[in-house]
Amino acid sequence: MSRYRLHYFPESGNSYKLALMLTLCGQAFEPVWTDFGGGVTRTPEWRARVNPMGEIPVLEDGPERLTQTAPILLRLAERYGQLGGRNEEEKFEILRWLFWDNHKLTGYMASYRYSRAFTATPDAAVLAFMRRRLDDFLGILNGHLQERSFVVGDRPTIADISLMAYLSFPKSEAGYDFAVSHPALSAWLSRMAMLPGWQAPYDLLPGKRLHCYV
Ligand SMILES: N[C@@H](CCC(=O)N[C@@H](CS)C(=O)NCC(=O)O)C(=O)O
Repeated sequence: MSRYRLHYFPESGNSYKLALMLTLCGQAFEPVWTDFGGGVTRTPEWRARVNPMGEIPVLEDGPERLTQTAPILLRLAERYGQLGGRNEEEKFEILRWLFWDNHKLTGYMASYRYSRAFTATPDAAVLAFMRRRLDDFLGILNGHLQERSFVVGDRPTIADISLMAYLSFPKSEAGYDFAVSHPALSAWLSRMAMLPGWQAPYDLLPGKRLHCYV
């Protein structure tokens, strides 16, 4: 029996962050598919039993139930001595990018992609607003990566794992072709995909998928 159980749904980039981190650290996990599309995470029963914040992913670590990918990534990096910061400066930079990712890149990309690809009648004005914001954020990340191979320091860290997660799904879903629009970011994604043990999101997160409208 595995120490870890990951409550997830396949389209969840946040779940992919944890699944990929565990995999790169050589840790198995039991996948617990969750009917996010069916609204289970909005029910009082699920919130009482699994996560009062109403969010996926949830990582069961033995008797503990952990939520919020950023502190979980930090804990796993510390525990396995992998993909963490080597000194105070790197640790600060990793935190800085994790906060930016949660607030800006993942925050907008997750909502944008979900509305665009997985809802029947997305609001065009809302999509346009989010796309404008994302264009800015993606430009910032692309610019950062023009000068370096990885987001912090000279090797991959959990900042890369967090930032790349939503950018690693099929391009039809978010409607960005990074090889054309953001070449430095695209090259970085390719570098990350060369890490030993790397797997694509839908390979790591199997199971029944949401209907995709695009
Ligand atoms: N900051 C959270 C974000 C988690 C999150 O927003 N998860 C999405 C699914 S990938 C969710 O459950 N959203 C429900 C909602 O926003 O109501 C984390 O890093 O774990």
